[in-house]
Amino acid sequence: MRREFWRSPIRGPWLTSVFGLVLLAGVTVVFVTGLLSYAAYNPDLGNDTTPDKGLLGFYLFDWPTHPAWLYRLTQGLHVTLGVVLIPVLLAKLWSVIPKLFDWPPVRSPAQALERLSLLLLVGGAIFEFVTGLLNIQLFYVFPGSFYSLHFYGAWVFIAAFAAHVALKIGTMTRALRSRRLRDELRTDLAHTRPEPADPDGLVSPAPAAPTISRRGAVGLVGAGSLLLLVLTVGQSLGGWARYTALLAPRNRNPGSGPDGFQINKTASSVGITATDVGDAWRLIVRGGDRELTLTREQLLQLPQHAAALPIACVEGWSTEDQHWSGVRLADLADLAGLPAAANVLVDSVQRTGSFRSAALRDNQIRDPRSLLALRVNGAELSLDHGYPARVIVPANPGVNNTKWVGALTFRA
Ligand SMILES: Nc1nc2c(c(=O)[nH]1)N[C@H]1C(S)=C(S)[C@@H](COP(=O)(O)O)O[C@H]1N2
Ligand SMILES: [Mo]
Repeated sequence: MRREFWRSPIRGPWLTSVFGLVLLAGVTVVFVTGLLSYAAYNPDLGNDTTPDKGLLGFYLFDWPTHPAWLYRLTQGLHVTLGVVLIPVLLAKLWSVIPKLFDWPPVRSPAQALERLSLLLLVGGAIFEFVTGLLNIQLFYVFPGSFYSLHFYGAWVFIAAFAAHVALKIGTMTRALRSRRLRDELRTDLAHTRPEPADPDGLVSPAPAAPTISRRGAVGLVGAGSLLLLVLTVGQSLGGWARYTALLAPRNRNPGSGPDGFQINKTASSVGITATDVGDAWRLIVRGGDRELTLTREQLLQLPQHAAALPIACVEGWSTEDQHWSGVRLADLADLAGLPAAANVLVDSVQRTGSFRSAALRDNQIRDPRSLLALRVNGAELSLDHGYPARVIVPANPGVNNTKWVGALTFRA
């Protein structure tokens, strides 16, 4: 595994820098949209034990309710771009693999420090991509919460990433200027030559004859990314593209009719029984010193309002706008005697599993499109979409749009 072992004649600073530049732009977007997701998903209300108020949550802000498609966009981008970057990440790692076997492993304290940062960089990248992929593919195999692992991991990774960019940006710019992309894309296999020897030792000291051109390598990686894009993006774009989202585990064809849109967890999968949501179902609304108990008929007699809003899941999939109707959360806050409530804790009748309660902030309560929905697309809510009543709030991550609601506790 010494330097002479790695004989690909296309390995070199230019190729590494091309992949590096794509990752520099792409990873930055994935990181920023990830931070946004954390702000959106984390209502800072203590309904969540992750480090919302800790050091790493320093930037948190009130996630807005405008535009209603905001989370569809940011989270669709986060997940889709993350998937699309996988071939680029693998190619980048391949292009620098001789460095992993540098010999002797440590030559100076400075170099030891750099290698340690590379361990965090490569380890962090692999950790973030693997945990993200496992989560969107619904393999919940995490020791603890995916959410805090992925969040802490992101900060470790991004710190090493920033250090790496700072150290390498000069080398990268020089390498990119050393060959013109146009010329490389015109160079076929027969004319492919190794790059001149570089101080970092990426270029093989004993290059073999080429079996692929640089153009071929870049094209292969690009085609891989494009394929992943086509097989993924439909879960967030919707329309006809939904049928090409073969890598998306949520039903590509959610059926037709008023309830024909994606379901996250079905009622039976989380143990909701017929009695839970039958005639005996009541909504409890608590305020400062009040507690009301409402039947579904009573809710239907309150002023009904409509809103066209999507469901956008943290896992990246989303629905087109659905036409919801029900009671405004703001009206329920009034009923509870807390028209200026700072937040509301929403509990479902679900007894076990995650996501059975959520907290919403004041801006979310007061948006006139925020509903306790009773109907969707002109029909009763289906059991799987949260009958008898569910929360729907514009731009809210799906996970906070609680289904099978049993109680609303408004707090000053
Ligand atoms: N009670 C309860 N509400 C819930 C969930 C849940 O598991 N239990 N899942 C949430 C998640 S993660 C999403 S994405 C949305 C999905 O809503 P849908 O199944 O109607 O599309 O419901 C949310 N509401
Ligand atoms: Mo979700």
